[in-house]
Amino acid sequence: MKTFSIAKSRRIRSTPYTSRIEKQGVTAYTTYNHMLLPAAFGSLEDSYHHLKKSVQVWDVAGERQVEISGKDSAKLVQLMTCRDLSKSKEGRCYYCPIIDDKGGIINDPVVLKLGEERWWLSIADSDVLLYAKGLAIGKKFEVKIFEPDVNIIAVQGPKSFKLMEKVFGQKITELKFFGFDYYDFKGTKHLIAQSGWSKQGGYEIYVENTKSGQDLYDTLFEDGKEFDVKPGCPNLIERIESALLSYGNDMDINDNPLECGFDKYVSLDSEIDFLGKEELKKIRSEGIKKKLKGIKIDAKEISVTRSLKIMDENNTIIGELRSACYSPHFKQVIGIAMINKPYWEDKQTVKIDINDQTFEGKVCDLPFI
Ligand code: THG
Repeated sequence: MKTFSIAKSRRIRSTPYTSRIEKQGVTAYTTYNHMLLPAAFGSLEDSYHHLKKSVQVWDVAGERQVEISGKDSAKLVQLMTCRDLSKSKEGRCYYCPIIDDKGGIINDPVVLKLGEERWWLSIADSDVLLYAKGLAIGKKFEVKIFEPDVNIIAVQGPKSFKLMEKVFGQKITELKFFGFDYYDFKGTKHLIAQSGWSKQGGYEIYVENTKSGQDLYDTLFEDGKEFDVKPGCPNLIERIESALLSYGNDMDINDNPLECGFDKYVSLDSEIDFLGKEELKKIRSEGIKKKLKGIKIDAKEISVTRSLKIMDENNTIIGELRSACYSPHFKQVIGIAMINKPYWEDKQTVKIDINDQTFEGKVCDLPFI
């Protein structure tokens, strides 16, 4: 395979950890919110096995924060998401679809409630800040919206709990899933949440003090030796097996949260006011016409760089494959697909062309594991 390098510039931003991950052997980048996001450190499959048994440190600075503060901040955040935040608490994270007036998904951030009038939207790869600004201007809201210089380090994997306890002390073991608090590292406070884009457990450190964060990055590797710590990044195989959805890959503005299985984050029967509410109510009463499902294919390799057509036995197009990989767990290709009604039933057989060869497969529920 021919390989290319990425041309760096101010437009595709480096992170405070870029020079470190390059010394550590990053082999592929993607871009995320106009920033470098590592995509591989050698073999994806080796990293997958390592992530499931040890601990990795990830440069996920590309998960940028959109800070919304001021008198109308809660109103604006609620206006953008279909998840009811009226009972939300300071010190908690909330996974929230951001939608437009038609119910189309604009982003799926983790929302952190820093205070009654201060919020961070930890965003996936789309320009949420512009959407928020447009709404605030149009609605004449009293808010301040900007991108603070926050650069997340994720510590993921089953041994992340022991490593973080070693670095931050026993207190951090009391932090609950999707809770956050401030913890001391050599005299600097860091916001840490128990969260992350893997199902192997772990933390995310929202680094505001860059210098301390770089020191912390190095310390995690120094103190992590006994836990076999390695550099890593969001792992395609692990995240597909766990069905952690990737905005822009598995879903985009042409899909709504009901089609993506986000029903529990869609509060249509509450009093709250958000854009797209009436539209989503209509969609709910008429019923969705496509649905995000899992798919298992009798193939040994795949690389998805655009949607692949999915057909039934009669070659009728019944959906599209959006992400896929070879799964060491299932010993076949698994993927995330948008399947048209009525073909989304479990066990529906499907056909798919991969590199001019036809393979058979079956529709299944998400998550795979
Ligand atoms: N962490 C932070 N910011 C992020 C991501 C992250 N921004 C971009 C992207 N990832 C957003 N997407 C997701 C998708 C899933 C989850 C988090 C962010 C996630 N989901 C859990 C699940 O599906 O089981 C929990 C959801 C819940 O209980 O509310 O964690 O990874 N900072």
